[in-house]
Amino acid sequence: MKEQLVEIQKEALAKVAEVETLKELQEIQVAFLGRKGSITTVLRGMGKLSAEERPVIGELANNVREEISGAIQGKQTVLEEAALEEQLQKEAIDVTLPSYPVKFGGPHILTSIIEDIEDLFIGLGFEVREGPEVETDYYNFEALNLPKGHPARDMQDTFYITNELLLRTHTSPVQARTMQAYKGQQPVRMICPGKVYRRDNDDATHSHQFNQIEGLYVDKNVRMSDLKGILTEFAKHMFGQDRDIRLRPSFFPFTEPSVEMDISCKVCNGKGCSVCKGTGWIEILGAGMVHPKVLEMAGYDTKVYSGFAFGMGPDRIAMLKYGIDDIRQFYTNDIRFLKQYHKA
Ligand code: FA5
Repeated sequence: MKEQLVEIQKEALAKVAEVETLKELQEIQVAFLGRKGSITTVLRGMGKLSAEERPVIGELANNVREEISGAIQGKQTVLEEAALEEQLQKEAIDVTLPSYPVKFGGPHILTSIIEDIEDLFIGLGFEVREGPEVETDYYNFEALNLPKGHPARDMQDTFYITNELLLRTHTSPVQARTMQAYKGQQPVRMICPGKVYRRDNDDATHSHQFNQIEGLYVDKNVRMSDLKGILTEFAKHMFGQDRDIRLRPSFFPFTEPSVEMDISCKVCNGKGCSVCKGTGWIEILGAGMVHPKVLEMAGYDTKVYSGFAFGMGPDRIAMLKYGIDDIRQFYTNDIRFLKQYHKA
């Protein structure tokens, strides 16, 4: 039995020394030290030994077991370290390799146009304000001299949410909100950019969702010539000295008198094309002197205060500035189109 145990130890240590994988090592552990392993099999014959031999063989068997187990553990550490090393080698990253080019995004063309207009008006002493896109009927219409049932409500086909709530059809409700916030006491000089919604059929120049920028100037002695001066300044800044501008008499219930401003079409240079519907002109804004009723509703004394307001469409302005022939290009998110207008 002694020889058998010595032989088992020799054989086990030789196998452990040769083994190359953790799986094989585990098999060796089972084969020699397991419940049905060689040592256990040999020790089953202990019963036949004399009382003196038994502790000697028992001690030897323990030593053999410890030797084999120690060798297995040592080998396991070596194999595990080798496996980890191999994995690290495989996953190694060469930080000196050139990287893939990073694609940079940029502001949407409409964002750039709106920011440009904001900069101009901030320079002229206007503040930038915001208002809600889900608006009340009161601010969108009533506070602007458009009581319920007024036929001019049809000028802007509206998405109603409830009888009293709607998607704002223009940025003009921010006029009423701002004047109320100023409690009819202080001069106002503000612009308000934002999205507006109308049940318009989409075509080259109409979108059901588009942007507007509202402008409002209320103070003592504000006159129509001030409005004309500011709009001319704006048109020159936006389109350069060589574009023609015209003011046409118009009607808005919240301004009196009212005008619309057209710019000569840049796409066809005034000759007539699909963008300007053959007229050579494109309407970019509506404006006028704030109606006395609107000033009064907001608490202003019309003997002291007067004002002008305008509402422009940055989408149409961008189309004119860059010669873009379809407003839908802004909203279909074709990156090949949009990236042409990313500022460096
Ligand atoms: C208004 O919305 C008035 N609130 C403007 C105003 C403000 C007048 C203050 C007086 C005082 P209008 O419906 O004309 O007006 O729209 C103003 C501008 O929005 C138009 O000149 C045009 O540039 C743009 N616009 C109108 N409808 C669309 C549309 N469906 N798609 C794209 N732009 C549009």
